Amino acid sequence: MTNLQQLAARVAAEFQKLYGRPPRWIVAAPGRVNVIGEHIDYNDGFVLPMAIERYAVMAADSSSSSNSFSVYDAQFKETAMIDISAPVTKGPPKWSNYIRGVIAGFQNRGIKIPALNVAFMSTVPLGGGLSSSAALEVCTATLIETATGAAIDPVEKALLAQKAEHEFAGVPCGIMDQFISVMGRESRLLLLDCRSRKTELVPMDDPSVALLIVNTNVKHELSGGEYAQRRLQCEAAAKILGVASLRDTTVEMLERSKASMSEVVYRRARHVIGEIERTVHAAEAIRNSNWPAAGNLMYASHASLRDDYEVSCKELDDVVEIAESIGVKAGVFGCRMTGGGFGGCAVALVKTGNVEAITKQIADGYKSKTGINATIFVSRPAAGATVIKA
Ligand code: GAF
Repeated sequence: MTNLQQLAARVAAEFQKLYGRPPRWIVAAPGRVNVIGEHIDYNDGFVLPMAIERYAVMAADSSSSSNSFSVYDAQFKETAMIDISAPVTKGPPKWSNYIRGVIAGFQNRGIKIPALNVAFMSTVPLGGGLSSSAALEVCTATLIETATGAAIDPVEKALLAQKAEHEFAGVPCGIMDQFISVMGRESRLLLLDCRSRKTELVPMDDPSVALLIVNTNVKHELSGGEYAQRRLQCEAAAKILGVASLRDTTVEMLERSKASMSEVVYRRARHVIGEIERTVHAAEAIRNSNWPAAGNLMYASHASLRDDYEVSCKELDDVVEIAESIGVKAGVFGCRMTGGGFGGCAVALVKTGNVEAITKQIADGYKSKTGINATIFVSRPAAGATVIKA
């Protein structure tokens, strides 16, 4: 049984325990790891994420006895009762806002939300920078599509989920996380042009390499204001440069305007311009199975996020340093922080044959530097949102 089938069976069993009958529908949506292209989606550039084998899963059936969308979180043993007789608004518990936002999005499209009983579980680590919130949003959207038969276009669906995050969770995120949770494909990375929203699947199926995800277990919280501040700084840079977004500019243009912006805004823009270029080159390197080149671009991305964009933290830097000290000969091609930053996960491109030894070296090195136990796992690129039982 795959990870996903096992999880689906557990959630179905929780549903059965609660309601005394099997669920009618089971749906899932994955978290993601971004290989490269960080803090680029809201600058209209290129990002290169993949869906991971960690999922939000919902098992559900219609409810004849209530007028609510009731979601039982089987992990934290808490129920959210969402009144669907009127336009849905924000409300308790906090995590239900991701679900509420998606329901509101469907209501705005004129889709009548049925009363549902739902059991829910997620294996996407919370606050780990692996898009647990996008997985929950896209899972909810997939359930509503399945229960109502009102399938919506994948791009529209991802945008609806992003809007939920903006309006109900207060995070002014870009489009990357929701897009990959909807559109991920097995054995493929997704090269997403965040301006045109065009996508290209980049094969990542060479069995000799693997992506190792290292959770620092330092919590990451995007609604803290730093994320929104980075967005504003990028907008300020674009305005000074006279362009619609930093996608439209070059290092030469930036250097010419250096004197007219603050040093911080200059460095933010330098990261974005460099990262867009690195992402395009990394996609090319991966297409050609040029792993050393892809790995070096990951290290360069990390340095830029640490020094120019200032969204890393000591623990992420520690992981990247340990990975770099292991080196290519012992199987590490590259490593970088992934996601919004300020904690969460790093991602390393490694030789499959060395995974066990590298995992141990990173775990031991990280523990001795920080006193914290890292959680380390490999994921292959997974499929996006799936209906498991219809
Ligand atoms: C978070 C956001 F939600 C994404 O949109 C993206 O900006 C990412 O941080 C940084 O690349 O995951």
